[in-house]
Amino acid sequence: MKKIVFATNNAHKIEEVRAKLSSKFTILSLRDINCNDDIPETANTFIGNAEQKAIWVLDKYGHDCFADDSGIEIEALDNRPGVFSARYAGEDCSFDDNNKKVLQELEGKANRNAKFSTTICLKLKGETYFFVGEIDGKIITNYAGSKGFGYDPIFVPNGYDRSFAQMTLEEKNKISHRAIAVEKMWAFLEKLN
Ligand code: ITT
Repeated sequence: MKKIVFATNNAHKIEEVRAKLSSKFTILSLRDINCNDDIPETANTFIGNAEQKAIWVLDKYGHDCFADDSGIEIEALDNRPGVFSARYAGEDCSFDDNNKKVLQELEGKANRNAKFSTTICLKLKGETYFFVGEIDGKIITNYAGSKGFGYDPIFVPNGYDRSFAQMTLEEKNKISHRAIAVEKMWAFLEKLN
């Protein structure tokens, strides 16, 4: 099996992506390559941040790798928090702080439409590739469930009556934004010799 580094410090993401097996690649974490860096994310697009993280690992550690930048865009909030999803409630805030802030901002609003989005940047043999995954849904009015991470407890995908945080890893991994982007990447890599 070939090895590829997933440039993320988010253990939940590693777990999700490792569960979507590829027949060709095993995934190394940053810890596996002795990288403890707090990789900067200063771009203002998902594409820009995903590439920034991937370039960091390629340049500093010389590994082919991929990185994802993800977030939630909420219609009634002019698509915020978007690229600021990780620190929406301020530097060093918790997932809970972010969820509380969103629920407060949506209080009394009828439009609860939201979209999770992931952009993966893959750096392989000197080339750069991007893969995008999205899923539409609604922000509910109270937390539901305790699995997953981030905004999972307040997001219900369209066509479902349970939040991402009420789904098993397996269930979320069939439909999520990240799962869609990862499937596209694995399908692309399958076709390479
Ligand atoms: P890395 O940059 O190290 O990969 P991160 O957690 O900072 O980890 P992102 O910048 O891509 O990752 O994600 C921004 C935030 O968006 C993340 O902290 C969560 O709050 C939220 N998010 C992303 N994917 C999510 C998912 O599948 N479920 C719930 N929230 C998610």
